[in-house]
Amino acid sequence: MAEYSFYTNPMSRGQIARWALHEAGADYEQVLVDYGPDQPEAFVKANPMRKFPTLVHHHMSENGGTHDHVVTEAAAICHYLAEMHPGADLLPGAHEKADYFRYFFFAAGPVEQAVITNTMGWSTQDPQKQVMLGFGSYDRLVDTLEQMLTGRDYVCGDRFTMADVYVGSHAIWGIDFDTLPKHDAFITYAERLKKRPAYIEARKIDADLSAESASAPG
Ligand SMILES: N[C@@H](CCC(=O)N[C@@H](CS)C(=O)NCC(=O)O)C(=O)O
Repeated sequence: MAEYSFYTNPMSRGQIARWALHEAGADYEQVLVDYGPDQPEAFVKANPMRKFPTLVHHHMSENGGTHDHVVTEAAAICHYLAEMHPGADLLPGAHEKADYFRYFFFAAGPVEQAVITNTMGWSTQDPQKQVMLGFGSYDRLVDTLEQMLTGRDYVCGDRFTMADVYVGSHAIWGIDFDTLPKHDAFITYAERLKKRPAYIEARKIDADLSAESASAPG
């Protein structure tokens, strides 16, 4: 049995987790899950939210048996894999932790919410309402993200860490799907990350699966 069961759909945020699995060098089996009600029982049991990605870690105990840990949320999956595979050197060092956690959580909360609400066309210019929004306003969020990414190659400076898989996925998607403005800082960062062998490998798997399902009859 592979160490991880990875429930995903190739056209989903599962792409983030697959990239993380490949960066970590993890041994996983994929379980493809469709959008809609017809989903494997084990998936629904593991994640009642029925959201992909969902990762089940078949963790080896000291006595040789295994027990399962379920991890959901793309950001949590990324960091969990970095912790489980320290040899892949994806965790932050002592002086990198502040940037690592700050950017990671900023992307998983404010960036995600701002981009989705903006894409849906939900916004408010009312300052009284903006104080309640974790991202304030889309424009302020974009300016802040741009400032954060200017003058550095990666989240933690000059070294790639797992935070770049998550923050970078937002930059890549933002540029590719026009949900972020085409600022130099976003484009340069996204292009740098797209050259990583683990990204190329993982992306190809999802692109091939998407092409297969698009050409499947029915
Ligand atoms: N907060 C979750 C969101 C995951 C999510 O919304 N995934 C979408 C695809 S991108 C999904 O599973 N949709 C299926 C559904 O809601 O039925 C994460 O960051 O992993």
